[in-house]
Amino acid sequence: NGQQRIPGGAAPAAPDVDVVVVGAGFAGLYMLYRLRGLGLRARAFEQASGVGGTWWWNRYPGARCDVESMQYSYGFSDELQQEWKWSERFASQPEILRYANHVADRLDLRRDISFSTRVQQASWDETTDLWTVRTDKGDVVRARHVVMATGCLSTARLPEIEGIDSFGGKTFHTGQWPHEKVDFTGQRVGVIGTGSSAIQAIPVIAEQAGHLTVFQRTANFSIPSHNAPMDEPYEQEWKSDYPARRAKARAQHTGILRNLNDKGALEVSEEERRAEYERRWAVGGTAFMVSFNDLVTNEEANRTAAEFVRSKIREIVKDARTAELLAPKDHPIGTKRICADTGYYETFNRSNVSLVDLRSNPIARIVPEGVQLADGTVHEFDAIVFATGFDAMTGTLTSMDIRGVGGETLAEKWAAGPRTYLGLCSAGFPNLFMVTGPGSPSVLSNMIVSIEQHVDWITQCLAEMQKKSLTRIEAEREAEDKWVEHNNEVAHRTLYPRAGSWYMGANVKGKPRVFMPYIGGVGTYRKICEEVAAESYRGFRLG
Ligand code: N01
Repeated sequence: NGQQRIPGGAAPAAPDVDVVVVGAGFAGLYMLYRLRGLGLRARAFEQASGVGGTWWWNRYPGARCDVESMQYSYGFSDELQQEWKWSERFASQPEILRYANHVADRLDLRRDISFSTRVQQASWDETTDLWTVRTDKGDVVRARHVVMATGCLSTARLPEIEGIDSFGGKTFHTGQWPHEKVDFTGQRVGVIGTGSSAIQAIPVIAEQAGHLTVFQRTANFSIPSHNAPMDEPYEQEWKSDYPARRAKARAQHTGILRNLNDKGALEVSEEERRAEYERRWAVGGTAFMVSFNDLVTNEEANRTAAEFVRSKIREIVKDARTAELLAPKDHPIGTKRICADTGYYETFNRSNVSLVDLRSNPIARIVPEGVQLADGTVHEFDAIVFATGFDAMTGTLTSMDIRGVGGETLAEKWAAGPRTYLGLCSAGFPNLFMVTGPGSPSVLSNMIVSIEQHVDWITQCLAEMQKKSLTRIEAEREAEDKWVEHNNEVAHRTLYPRAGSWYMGANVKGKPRVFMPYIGGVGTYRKICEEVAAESYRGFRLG
């Protein structure tokens, strides 16, 4: 492989490698493994000094997954899933990172990865059907294909607050947490943001800090995770039935096997509804959102679930004013990523924790002493934690200099929102694949399930090209336009676009408001991808 025909009879150009993989998180690791299986030469570049992607970066206190451990792991190797032992129902960040390292070692993947190396540019050469990839370490690599395994939440975002650099104490971003232990003992700490990261970090920081002040702009719905040590019989039950359960999970809407109720919330009596919510609340975790089958599509149904959670917040939080501020009222439940927590609302009953409502008194600026609000009040801190999220789904891709046919950059092409065919490829950027790109279920699913599905699809496609000695694959614009339209149409059948969420790009100033992930469901989406491949890659041009 590698050699190719060039129109016009010029000498064939040979790539240095067959595939460059960008990123060594769960997507990059599995991609490398599958490429080896095809006998292809691959090189991965990873910005971090180790594997693990999101789990390498997000080391903030309390970081853990909200998909159960038995499901948040690779399913492609029975050996791997049998030999690994998870210690908790929901795994913590250090344990998931150990798992990623275990996989990298077990499959001997490190020899193909350049760590601490950031890909800065990739440019397509139309005459040779090759990408030239350049890194910040001076590597220049010519590759037939590029796979962007760059993650969906990998560009941490600091808020645009005046004076942000003037603060005299220490600052942290949850998504770029230092490797050495951070000790907040006795300190005055401010946390800005109340998304999933903050909701996990706040209870842990509160236990250390002298005083913790939480700055909340938008209250968020959170469900207790009821995390616990792994239950041995439960683990065994999974391990003895793994292949069948994985297969079932892959067909689910979110790629997660969970107890979906097929009734609508309004089909049952109020009593029954409340009992169901109570039951789900007691089980814990984000499966609360499948208490009924219409919570994200029917406004009235959604309101019953939202009201239930608000009533729980009012029960838990002793101070009525604080409880009211913590009870979300401005978006349907689930339309911003639902959170899972360990003691989040309870934390506000501590005497060393206070909540500041930024809706009534916004942050004016950051000053050397701390945070100054619009009314002039200054909250003084030793440390500020920014739990302010990410330029999600597109930020990492558009910040790289990716130049396709005719030199058009991906950032230019996506100026009005991401345009992809199946979230896998973008017209004008041949031989470039995205793993869990915008336009695929990605962040609305169990990421590892979606990663495996994409990597398997790409592997099959490359094998097909190898077999037929093809050197070029490109999404057709018409197929892409139809997919983008379908993506929007499906999203607008739900309540999701009602929230100013990062799914909509609403958290980044100037970012177009487009619903980015595909909400049609993992099972449905998988079938579409399989059909496309079976129909000789319908919507792609191969040559
Ligand atoms: O980020 P976010 P995150 N002034 O964007 C606030 C996944 N994840 O890192 O909503 C004041 O959700 C912002 O306020 P608002 C998961 O998919 C998973 O927490 O824009 N506040 C919001 O409260 C998740 O959704 C897990 O009004 C400002 C917060 O910062 C995704 O990662 C754990 C502000 C940002 O919340 C991102 O979560 C952690 C400003 N200028 C993360 N700018 C699990 O698996 C922003 N904010 C459990």
